[in-house]
Amino acid sequence: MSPAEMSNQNFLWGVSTSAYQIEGAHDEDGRTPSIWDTFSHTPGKVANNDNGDVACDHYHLWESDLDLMAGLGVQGYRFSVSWSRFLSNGVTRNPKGIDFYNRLVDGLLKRNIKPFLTLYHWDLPKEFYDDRGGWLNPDVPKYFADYAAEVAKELGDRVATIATLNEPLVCSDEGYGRGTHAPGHKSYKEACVAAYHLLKAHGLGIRAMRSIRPQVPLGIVLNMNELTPVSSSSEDEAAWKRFYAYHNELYAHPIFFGRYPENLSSYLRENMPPITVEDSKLFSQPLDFVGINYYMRIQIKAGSNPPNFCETPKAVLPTTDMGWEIYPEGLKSLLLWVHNTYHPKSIYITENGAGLHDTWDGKSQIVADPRRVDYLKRHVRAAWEAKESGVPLNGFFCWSFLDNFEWGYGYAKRFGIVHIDYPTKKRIPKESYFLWKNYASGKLKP
Ligand code: IFM
Repeated sequence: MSPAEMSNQNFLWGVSTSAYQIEGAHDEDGRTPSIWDTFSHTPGKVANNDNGDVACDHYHLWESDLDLMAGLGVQGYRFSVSWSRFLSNGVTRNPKGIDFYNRLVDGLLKRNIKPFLTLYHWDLPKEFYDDRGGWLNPDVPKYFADYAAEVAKELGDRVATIATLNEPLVCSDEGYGRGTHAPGHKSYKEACVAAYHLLKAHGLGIRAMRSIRPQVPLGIVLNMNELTPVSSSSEDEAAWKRFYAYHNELYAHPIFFGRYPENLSSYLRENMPPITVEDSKLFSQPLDFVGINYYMRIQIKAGSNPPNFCETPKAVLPTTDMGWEIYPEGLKSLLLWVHNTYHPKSIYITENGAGLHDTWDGKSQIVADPRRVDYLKRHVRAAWEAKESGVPLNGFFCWSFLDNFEWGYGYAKRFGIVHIDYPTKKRIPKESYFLWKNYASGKLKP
C-alpha cells in the first residue's frame, strides 16, 4: 500500500449541520425555547425577520434526509443536539426529544455513517438566559456539564466523537460583544466573562463525559481563519498580532496550554477573568481531536475601538456572497500552524463551504452551483496538501449538507450542497452534492 493510500485509511468525508439551523419543530414534543427562538422572534434581529420555527423541517424529514446522505456516500455526519430538546428547560430529561436523537444516531449507523455529535451549537436554553444572562451566569458551565453527561450516557455508546462547543468565539463575540447573535448584548466586558464561562463549560463537560464514557473521543470545534495585516507598518503588524490572538488563539491557548495568548490587547488583558491554577488544569485536559471551521481570509488594519483596536477593511480578493474573501491557501497554512503550535492528536475540518445565492428554476433535478464546486475543490486540495505535509487530518466535513437558517442572515444565504425549496421543503441536490459524492467514493482524488 502506498503512503497516500495508508493515509486515506484514517480519513473520512462528511457533511455538517446544526440543530437550530435545520430541525424546526420548535415547540414540539417537549422542546422548550432557546435564546435563538427569542432572538429570531425579536423584530429586526434577523434578515427578513426569519426564524428557525420550521427551518428545513428536519425533525420530521430526518429519515429521508439520511437517505439522501446515504446516497451521497459520506462516511461521517456532524450534527448538534438541541440542549432544550434533549432536556426541557435545559435540565429535565425529555423522553421524546431524547428519542429523536436515538433514532437519528441509529439511522446513521444503519446507513454506515458515523455520527459526530456537537453538544452546543449556540442554542442555549432560554431558561438560563432568564436566570442571570446565560453565559454570564457562573452556574451555566455546571448545567452544561450535567447536560454533557446525560448525552454521553444516552448516546455515547454509538457516536464516533463528541465535541463540547461549536465556535465559542462566535458565542462570546457576536452574542455578547457585537450583539449580532443571540442574546444580542453589546458589551465586550460581558463578552470576556462569557468567554471565560464557555471555557469552563468545555472543561467541566470534558471531565463529566470522560468519567462516564472514557472510550469516546472528545474534542472541541474552533473557528479560525487566515489573517493578514494590510501593510507592513508597525501599527498594522501590531494590530494583526492582537487580532490573531483574539480570533485564532483566545480559546485554543487555554485549551491546549492552560493560559491566555500573550498578544491579547490591553483591553482584553484587563477584562478577561484570570485563569487560576485550577482553571488552567480544567481548560487544558487532553483532547482526542480538534475540529477547525475555516472559511476565509480577513485583512487587519490598526484601529481605535476595543476590544482589539483593529479594523477589518473591505475585501480585495474575490468573495462568496457572504462577502468573505476566498483564500484556500490559508487553509493549508492554518492547518500547519495548528499542528505545529498545539500538536493535537487529530484534526478534522468540521466546516468549510460557500454561502451563495443559489436559485432553482422549479423544474431541474440538479441545482447549478459552479462557484461552490470551485470553492470546495480548491479548499479540499489545500487541506490535502497540509495532510501530505504531515498534519494529522482525519476528515473533511463540508458546511453544509442542507441550505438552512443562516443565523442573522435568515434564509437569504445558502451554504448547502442540497438546495431547500422552503415553501415545499423539497430537497434538490446541487452540483456540489455530486462533487462531494465523488470525493466520498474515492472516484475523485483531492
Ligand atoms: O452557518 C454557520 C455555522 O452555524 C457555524 N459556522 C459558520 C457557518 C456559516 O456562517
